[in-house]
This record gives sequence, structure tokens and C-alpha cells, in this order.
Amino acid sequence: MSGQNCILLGAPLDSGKRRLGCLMGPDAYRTAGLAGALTDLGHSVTDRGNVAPAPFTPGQHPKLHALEETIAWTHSLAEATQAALQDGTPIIMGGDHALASGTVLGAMRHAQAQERPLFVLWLDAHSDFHTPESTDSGNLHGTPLGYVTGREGFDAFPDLPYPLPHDNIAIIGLRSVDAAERAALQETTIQRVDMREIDETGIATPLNTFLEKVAAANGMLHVSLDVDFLDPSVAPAVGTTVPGGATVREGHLVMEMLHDSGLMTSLDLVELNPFLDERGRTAQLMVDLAASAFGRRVFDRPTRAY
Ligand code: 5AB
Ligand code: MN
Ligand code: MN
Ligand code: MN
Repeated sequence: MSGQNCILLGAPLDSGKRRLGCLMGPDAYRTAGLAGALTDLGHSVTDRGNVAPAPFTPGQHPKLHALEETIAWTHSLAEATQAALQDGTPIIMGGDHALASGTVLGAMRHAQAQERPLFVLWLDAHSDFHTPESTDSGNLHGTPLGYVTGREGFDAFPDLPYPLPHDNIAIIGLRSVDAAERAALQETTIQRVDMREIDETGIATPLNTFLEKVAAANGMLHVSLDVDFLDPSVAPAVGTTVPGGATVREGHLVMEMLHDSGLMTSLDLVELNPFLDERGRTAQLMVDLAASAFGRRVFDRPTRAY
């Protein structure tokens, strides 16, 4: 597979939590050479610049941080993602993970118009399955999977075209799940892959299980890569560090397998906080991982048929 039409969208959204810095993410990816890495692999790349939130009036909510702003971003990012999917493969340069409420919504609308099911692969230390009621922190970057699956309490957000089916979701890299999220997740068929399972079976086994399901359904696949999926020793530029994360090679293997599968139709790069980085190393690692997802490899090998 070569010659995809990669569409870069900057999403300098910083409203999903209180610590600032993710708004610098899009420019860090540009500085680290994301576009050049993709053109070197034979893809065409268009940077559509940064998306802006829809107009909003900030309010005061007793618990939720920046609710109105996050909803405004959800509207604009859904539209930008859906439009980009009509022209190629969107790569959303975040921004914190609250942006995925918008990007997944846009991908759901696009998939529905194509009469294809949408699948979501969530690479993250956290499950991001809270509702506005269940979150203790009030930080909406912990809620996007709750929103897109149609959990209660998101009435002020854009209406979903349909709730994303639990069967269409895998979360890989889990090691920090709040009690309320765990209770809710255990009632679902979401494929939940924690670090222990990765230690015991390797990361390829559960990923193959999921990719086989996507392929069998002729699905579209949105991938949401949170920096904290990776171990903080190799990816320090993130506000929510959790030890015991994926290694550099586990990250690359996931991306290489995604490339070989030919299934990925859109990609979020989220939670990079360049203010916390060390000489750009996290931004560079994220660019290198994206390159693996678009075909960078040491040697060609026979690709597995899904
Ligand atoms: B991230 C926590 N569960 O709700 C919460 O980084 C963390 O997008 C959420 O995965 C982390 O605040 C959100 C404690
Ligand atoms: Mn996340
Ligand atoms: Mn996370
Ligand atoms: Mn975070």
C-alpha cells in the first residue's frame, strides 16, 4: 500500500483538563517533521492548518472543566474530520484526548454515509469511559469513549447518529482505570487489553483478534493514540503519566501491523504536551510511530491477510 492522501488537521484543543500545553501539540508535530516523514514514504500530504472551535460562550459548571469549549470543539472537529475522510486519510494532531469526541463523531457520520461499520482502536493507559456524572476529576479528556458509545449525561454534546457498538471497540494499554469506569466497562463487550495481558501474550495477539473482526465486517477503523499508552520513560511529554506502559517496540509493532492490515482510515495523535517534553523526544517518537503506521519498515515481509 502506498500513495495515500494524508490530510493533517491541527487540533490545538486544551480544554479537556486543567494543565495547559497540549495546544502546542500541532506545531510540535510540524516541527518534528510529520509531513516530511509521510511524503518520504510516497504519500501525498496536505496540511489543512488548525481547526478552531465553533463559537461558544464560556459558562461555569460546578464540576466539569470547560464544558462549553469542549462541546464547541466537538462540533468543529466532527465536521473537519468527516470532510477530510471524503478526501483521504485524516491525521489529527492534538490537542488533548477530548478532541476524540469530535473526530470519532465525524468518523461515525462518514462511515454511516458509506454504509460501513466504524471500529475504534484506543491506545491508552486509561479507558476514557467516564460520563459527566461519573468523572471525579471533571476533566472531559476522560470521557470521549463514554460519549461515542451513547452513555448517559452528554445531552449538551452533539447528537450521535447511533451509539458506537461496544463490539466495535478495543482499548489496548490499560493500566489506570477508575472504579466507576471499571464497573461500567465490565458490563460491556469492549475488548479491554491491559498491560498484564500484553506481558503475558504479547501485544500482537489481541491486536490481531481485533483486526480480524474489523476486516470481516469490511469496517472503517479510527485509531486514537494517546501519548500515555507509551511508558513515560520513553514518552515523558504528557500530563497523565502512568508507569508500566508500552515500550517503543510495542508501539511500533502496533503501528506496523496497522499499516500491513490496510484497515486504518483515520488517526488521532493526542495528549502530547510539548511544554513537558525533553528536547522534542516525545514529539519525535510520535512522528516515528505515525510513520510506521504509514509504511516505514526495515525490510518488506509477506503481509498477513486479514
Ligand atoms: B486521558 C482519569 N481517569 O478521569 C480522569 O489522558 C484520567 O485522555 C483521565 O486518557 C485521563 O481524570 C484521560 C483519572
Ligand atoms: Mn486518553
Ligand atoms: Mn490516557
Ligand atoms: Mn492525559
